[in-house]
Amino acid sequence: MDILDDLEWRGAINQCTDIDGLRELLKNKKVSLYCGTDPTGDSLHIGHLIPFIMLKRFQLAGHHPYILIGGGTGFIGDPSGRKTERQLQTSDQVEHNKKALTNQMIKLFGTENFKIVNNYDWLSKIDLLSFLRDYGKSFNVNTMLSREAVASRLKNGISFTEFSYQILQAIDFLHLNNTEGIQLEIGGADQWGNLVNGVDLIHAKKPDEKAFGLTIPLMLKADGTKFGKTAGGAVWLDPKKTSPFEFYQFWFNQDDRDVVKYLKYFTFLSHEEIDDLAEKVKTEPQKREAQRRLAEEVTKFVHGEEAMEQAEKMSKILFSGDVAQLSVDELKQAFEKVPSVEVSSEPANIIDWLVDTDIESSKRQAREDVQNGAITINGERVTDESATVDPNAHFDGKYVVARKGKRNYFLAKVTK
Ligand code: 383
Repeated sequence: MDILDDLEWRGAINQCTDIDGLRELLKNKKVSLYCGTDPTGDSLHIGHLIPFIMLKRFQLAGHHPYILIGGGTGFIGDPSGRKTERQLQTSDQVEHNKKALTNQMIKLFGTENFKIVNNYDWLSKIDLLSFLRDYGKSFNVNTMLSREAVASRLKNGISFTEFSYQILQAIDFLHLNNTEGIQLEIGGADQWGNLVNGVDLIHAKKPDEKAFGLTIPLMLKADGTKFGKTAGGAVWLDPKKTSPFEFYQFWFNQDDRDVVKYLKYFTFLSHEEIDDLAEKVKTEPQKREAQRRLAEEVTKFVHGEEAMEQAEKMSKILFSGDVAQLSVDELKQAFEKVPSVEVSSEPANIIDWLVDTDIESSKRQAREDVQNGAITINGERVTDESATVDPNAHFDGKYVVARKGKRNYFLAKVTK
């Protein structure tokens, strides 16, 4: 099966400027291709994974991927997919973000058979008159206005700066075609207009050259909410912004209706294995085997095997409720985002303790929950209302973990 068939099977193709031509090209040789990202933040998020995993698939099939970090375009601002004008970034911001993204890319792609380029290197050298003479003539303003990214902004206005962005990205593709022989640009569905401009510019300048643009569909969720967002915001690849455990949980919690689609998109598992998992979603959904494999694979790809295993172990412990098995470090990671309270190190009666920590709203409610066996402290169920909570008993005397019901965890930090 060739790479385009595989991508089609995975549902990863949205639009292509010439799919038959591209198939022909890929049949005959290994191609150089690129995907760009602008340094608008200091970490990628999982929305970025979509095209970069696609790039990785090309790399695994022996093609030559290039990643462009937009040190030049990040200075201008892509209007694609945005309702309002961007705020310009300072050069320090762009520089800082560029470094952080470059490091993340190296982690994902390794150092072999892949290259990172920065469009500041060539865009910053073009002077205004050359820009208008050498490139401006190839762009029709009417066509530029019709591009979704611009058309959707006309009512509320768009600056000339952002309007011109599409020309810069097109120049990149031409430049990379000239200097590196790159013949394919890929991107998310929001990048379609920019990709077409690049292909058109190459054809205008080099009528015999073969160049293609390929986009990947926007990720949608079965319940209609936005993919990649949690209550806490975006899901980042930087472990300091989204811990590997939280990252793992994000994938593990995906809906049965979405999980097969995500296995196809985000993992390198074989078609057979994904088909098997799809079957299991139908026959034994309660086991969440497909979700577990998804979480394992994506966490391993982004954070490595060891971090994945730790995240998995923590998930199992939390699921079983046996939290006393966690180390203090694991505990901190696991409970980073759960409600936390401060408690004194003095041992206290369970009912008073639950009310003091606001885990329970009244003594009456606290007694009821304790009697019903709904409360566990450090993994042990407490059913006796005269029991004592001793904050020094576990986790080096630094934390107490309380659980109410099956899933509601609370972390109490012990103050002296
Ligand atoms: C700049 C110069 C190029 C080629 C591409 C670029 C960046 C591009 C862009 N991309 C997005 C970004 O930077 O803005 N103009 O955040 C996102 N990409 C990828 C993908 C995506 C897009 O990095 O759809 C999601 O991740 O294309 O929104 O010569």
